[in-house]
Amino acid sequence: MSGFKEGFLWGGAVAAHQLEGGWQEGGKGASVADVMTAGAHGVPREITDGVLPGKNYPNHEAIDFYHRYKEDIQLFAEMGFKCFRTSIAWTRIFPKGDELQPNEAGLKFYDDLFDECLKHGIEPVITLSHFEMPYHLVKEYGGWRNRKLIDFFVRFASVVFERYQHKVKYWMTFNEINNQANFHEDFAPFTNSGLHYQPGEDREPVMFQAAHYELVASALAVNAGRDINPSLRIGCMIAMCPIYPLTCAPNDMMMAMNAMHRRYWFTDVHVRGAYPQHLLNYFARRGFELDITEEDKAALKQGCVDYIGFSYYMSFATKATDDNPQLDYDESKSLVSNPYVQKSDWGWQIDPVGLRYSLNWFWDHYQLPLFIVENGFGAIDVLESDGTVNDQYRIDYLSAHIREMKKAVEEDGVDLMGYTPWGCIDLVSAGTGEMKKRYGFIYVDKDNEGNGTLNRSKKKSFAWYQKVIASNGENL
Ligand code: P53
Repeated sequence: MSGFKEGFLWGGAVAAHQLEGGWQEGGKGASVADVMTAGAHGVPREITDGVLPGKNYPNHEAIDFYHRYKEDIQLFAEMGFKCFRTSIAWTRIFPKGDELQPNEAGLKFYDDLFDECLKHGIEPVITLSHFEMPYHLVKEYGGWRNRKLIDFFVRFASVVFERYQHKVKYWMTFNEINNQANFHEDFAPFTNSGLHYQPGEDREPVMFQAAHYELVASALAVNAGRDINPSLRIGCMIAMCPIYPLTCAPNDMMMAMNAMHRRYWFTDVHVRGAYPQHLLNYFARRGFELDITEEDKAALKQGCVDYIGFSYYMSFATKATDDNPQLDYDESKSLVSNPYVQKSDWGWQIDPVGLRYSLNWFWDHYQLPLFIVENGFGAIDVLESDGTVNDQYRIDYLSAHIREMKKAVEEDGVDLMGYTPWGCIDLVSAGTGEMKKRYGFIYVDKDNEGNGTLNRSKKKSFAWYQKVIASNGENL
């Protein structure tokens, strides 16, 4: 019964493209996020063919962290952050992605940013690829359907490991690599892998091929990082939405098991360095012939991750249906509403117990240290005339999740490294491109259309989270 360990990494999480803005500053190239317009709940973001005039691209300015990061880090320090998770925008370092030499202005920006964090005793935690790969790699190479991307990514990873090895210890390779299990929609294939599907194309094997190249690239990056500096800790990053059976009917349970296989096999490859047999059998049954070489298999074996970073927002539920005798999981069709939990305004099922379950699931399967690198409540906030935001609903959501996380540590014995709630400062939503889907402890004055002063102000949850950190999670 030890509570959270000494040095527990309390902090917050963001991604470069969702807050930096400055999309062409310092020689930065266009990323996949720069060609996505603003959508809304139920209105998908449009992926345009390059940057087109007259469209609203919310990531171009985002919240202008590129120019305001000192003020923002000061506020994180005031909350007592021990760490700050962000990503390095690949396009600041390699604007097109296929250059041989990195862009010094981009490297300098992250030197300054990390120095600023360290000055306040905040440890940077860095994602290498967070939905922001160079758009040039999409246009010229077809994104991750092309094996050449492995080399480009490993070059990028090696350059930043080398440059920041004394400033950054904790790294993750591909953010939410498993989102693309949802390959029938356009968002995840594009943001994960820069994939544009052809009309009528069989999407599923293309997804598996792209994911395979990413997993090889991740493993080679892990290896390169270890060679550069063995004290680096390099993890994977998985979007964890545990999938429950809607009922205890045996076929519902089997459906849930298959769904978990199809969404989480990525973790097996990252952690164990090999494909699970159920997936190899599935490839055979479906007749998928993937480009997986002996060298790839050796690389996967050698590049196993040090820890598992994961996001947790919600749980899913599924059930067997008569038209699906093989109980195959198709994320665009197989999910059902869970009658036992509430939903957010964006339809995300709120389930704190699911976080404890997820921590145990990962720990039972892999026995690697776990790091909750995203969790949070996207909601519409109201700025009062006195500049405050009474976001009690966010405090309720987060405290309920921290309570469950505490049980997983204290009662279940899970090894947990830290907790970084998502969007610790309001930023552009990845899924919808909206500003009004807010997660922050810090309010940013900007609306969906891009109007606002960009001024920062503290929400009620700011002081609450400050107390949580100061008490190492005791004072909720
Ligand atoms: P937004 C889907 C399901 C779970 C997490 O999401 C997801 C997504 C993609 O939208 O993304 C992660 O902004 C992601 C962040 C993202 C955050 O969750 O759609 O790692 O980039 O902002 C929240 O509300």
